[in-house]
Amino acid sequence: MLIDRRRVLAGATALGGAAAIRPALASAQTDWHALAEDVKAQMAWSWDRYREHAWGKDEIKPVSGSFSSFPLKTHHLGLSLIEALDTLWVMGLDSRFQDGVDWVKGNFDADVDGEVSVFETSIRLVGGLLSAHHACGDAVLLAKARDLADRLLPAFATPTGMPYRFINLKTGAVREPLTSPADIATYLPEWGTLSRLTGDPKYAATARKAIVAVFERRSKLDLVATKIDVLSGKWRSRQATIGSYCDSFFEYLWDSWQLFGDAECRRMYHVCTAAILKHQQVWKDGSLWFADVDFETGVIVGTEQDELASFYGGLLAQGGAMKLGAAYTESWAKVQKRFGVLPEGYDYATAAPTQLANALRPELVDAAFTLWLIDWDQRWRDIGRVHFLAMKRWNKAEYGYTDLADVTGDPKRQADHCPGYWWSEQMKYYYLLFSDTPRFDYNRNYLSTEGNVLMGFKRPSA
Ligand code: DMJ
Repeated sequence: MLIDRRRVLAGATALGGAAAIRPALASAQTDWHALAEDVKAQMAWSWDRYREHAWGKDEIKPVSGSFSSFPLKTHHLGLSLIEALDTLWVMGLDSRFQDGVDWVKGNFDADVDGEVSVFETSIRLVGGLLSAHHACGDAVLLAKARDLADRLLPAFATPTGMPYRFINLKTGAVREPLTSPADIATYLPEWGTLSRLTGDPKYAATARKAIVAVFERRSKLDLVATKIDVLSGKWRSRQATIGSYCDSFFEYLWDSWQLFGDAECRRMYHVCTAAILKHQQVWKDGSLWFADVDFETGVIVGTEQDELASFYGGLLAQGGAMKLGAAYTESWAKVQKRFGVLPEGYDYATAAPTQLANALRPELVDAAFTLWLIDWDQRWRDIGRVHFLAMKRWNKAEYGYTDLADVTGDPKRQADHCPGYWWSEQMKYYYLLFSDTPRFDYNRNYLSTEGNVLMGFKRPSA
């Protein structure tokens, strides 16, 4: 059976179809409410450490109690704080949410003479400000999101409409035309939302032009590669992958249909997905994987899988390929079972990790949450529970949760970095997966590639 999350997400509205009604769930083994409360307690504890040791800084170092900046090299924009806001809100951590909003209103200023990644700044900061605005309706948050997007816009002034990779937030100076489908095409949900909220169509139009420009350059096999020059529009690699460099290009084709009813984006998604399933699908020992292939010949060029690709099971299921999405997620769940925490790279041909670190990643629980929204099957909650409990066991440090340098040892060796996405992604997925919170519409919602909720919050009536 093909199950389409669009029915779950859009109900009987613009996109059509009957709303899937979430059944009451019960588990004999797990007290999901208690687990959700534990997630919330971990979030509050981490926020309080950040509040005390790195307030307004971009990313805390949870082992040393220091901090580092990103996406600017030498200036802090409060990245973790902004990424955390809608997670705090949906958990009902209201005084901490308000504290964060007050910091943004009083301190967040993007007028900085420094260079940022256009992609990272958009998914994390523009998206974070928009989801915080969705949570509380504060107009200042929307104004700051718009100001930031305006500073990124000049990057798209290229002959192809595909953006440069970096831009200076103050001067608008651009750098690096050699970039990737993910860097070019991960804007439309945030920027379309900006257009919808501000009434200015330029954000959606710019983002849409870029995503279409990537699609139009696909090979005769309907595959895209990892590197492209935005000035000439020529490909600079031959490697097609569902992992790093391409992942969110596919995701945002589907999402733009899901969020805005953009039928052309849905068509492009299905063209790309059919090609991936035809040329990259590999079954090994009963597990589904996706090989890297030459984008023009389809010849396999690599069997390594990025951990980043583990989100893809959720996307496949959303797009209607439920069985394959479930199978791919189960493939990764087996690797999780083996190592406790997923390694950054894994070779399905040798069944060995290719990179030993884990950057405190959310992708597997992202897929589990997405699948659960579609069929409410208990096994997706179980994958999330295992993911959360492993993180509590291995990643917790004195000042927060940290990434790992080596997932294969016992104990696993900790590094010293809590990436901004941790605050926006897995903590939110765990909580939504376990809590049944009334603040979230489980039948009609949208979460961005960074986990930012752009549709689906339900404000409690006063
Ligand atoms: C997040 O920043 C986003 O999900 C992005 O699309 C890729 N993955 C990272 C977190 O691992």
